[in-house]
Amino acid sequence: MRNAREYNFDGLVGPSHNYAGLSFGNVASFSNVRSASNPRLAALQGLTKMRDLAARGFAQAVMPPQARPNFRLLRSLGFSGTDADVLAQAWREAPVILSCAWSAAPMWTANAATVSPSADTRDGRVHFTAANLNNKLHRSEEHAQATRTLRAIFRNHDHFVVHDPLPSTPAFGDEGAANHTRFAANHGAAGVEFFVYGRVEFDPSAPFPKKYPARQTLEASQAVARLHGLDPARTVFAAQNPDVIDQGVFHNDVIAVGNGNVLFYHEEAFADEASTIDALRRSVAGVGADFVPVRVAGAMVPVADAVASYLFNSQLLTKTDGKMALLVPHECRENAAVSAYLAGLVASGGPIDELLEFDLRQSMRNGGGPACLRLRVALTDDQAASMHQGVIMTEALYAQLVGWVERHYRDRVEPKDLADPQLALECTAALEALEGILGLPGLYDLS
Ligand code: SUG
Repeated sequence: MRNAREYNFDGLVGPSHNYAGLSFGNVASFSNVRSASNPRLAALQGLTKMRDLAARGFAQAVMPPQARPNFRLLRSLGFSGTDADVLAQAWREAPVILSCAWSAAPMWTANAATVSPSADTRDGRVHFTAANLNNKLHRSEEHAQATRTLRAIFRNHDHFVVHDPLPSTPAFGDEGAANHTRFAANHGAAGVEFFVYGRVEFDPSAPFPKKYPARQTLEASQAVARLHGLDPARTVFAAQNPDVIDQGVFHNDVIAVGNGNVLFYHEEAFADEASTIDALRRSVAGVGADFVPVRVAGAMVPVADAVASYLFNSQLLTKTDGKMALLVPHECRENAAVSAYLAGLVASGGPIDELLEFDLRQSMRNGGGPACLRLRVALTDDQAASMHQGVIMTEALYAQLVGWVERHYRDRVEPKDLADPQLALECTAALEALEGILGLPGLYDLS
């Protein structure tokens, strides 16, 4: 067992954060469509979470935003002329496509990739596969910059492999770590990787949701496990309950979160709860850990409350005393059922004995809670020392990034602003400056 820590790579909210209602099946995204956003506040809320976790001694890093608007997408769809012409034409003829080109969705880095730590992989390297996110137009091109960013941060081939995304076709719908977690005695020990899928492409008899799309397929999860060289005896695949997808659980991380030997989940999360828990218990015993399911009954917290409050889209963090803290959004306190449940949870004498609460409302209004905002990367000390150091959160980086946000971000973006060529220029200037702050020249193709 090697000394390892889990780094949370939080997405830095981009300067074009906006509410476009692009994610059918994501209740918050649909409810807040076309309302005004506050990119500056959104970025500062995210940075506060990063800074506070770093200050508490958790390993914290930042994942840069992506370049917006995506002119390549707009031009590939026939909008032409100068950049200003492209924006004006798209605004006139296809405002939804225009919002897709401006989407700030890469802030939810849980969807950037699936990550397997070296303790789980055949070649002893950390494996990443950028998610193709092919279910939604506005997310379907994120993988290009995500791959480029991961390769810039994790450059050392002795330690890291960043795979290309899976083929971008419905059979391989892949939403990254939002449907993946791992269990292990500690972050450096051999673990069990757990993949949850919503649909099986090549088995028409498998259950699927009727109302909302299932974004992750079994075939995609299996392909990622193969690419990463995972041991089949330490890999568990489970079907998500299609009925909860139809209630707004568009990713499994809206209804379950795992950490260490603990799975915190809602009783309705999986299509077959008993066999899923049994498979995990056996597999986790195989790596020498005692699996601890923390099951939340629907009588305590109905699925609708879980979706509204994002109770399960929380971060479960192991503290130095071995106990765990649950990091939840403010919305959990505002929901009576959830708030009562949480008070009982931390007093129960179980593995979770502390609540951390953050205001992430700007992100929550688009259906992105604390867990969506971070990509977990467990790294040994050697691996951590060999990744790019400029993204590690420190007080100094925090101060620089706050200054940068205050200089470059607007405090209000409404739908009509997406036609404004000046906003595009501001976004480019912001990213040019960010390359310097993070020490990653050439991170973006800003030509
Ligand atoms: O893919 N929302 C994102 C939220 C992603 C949350 N991530 C996790 N659960 N890990 C999505 O649905 C909304 C964009 C808009 O409507 O403007 C959006 O893309």
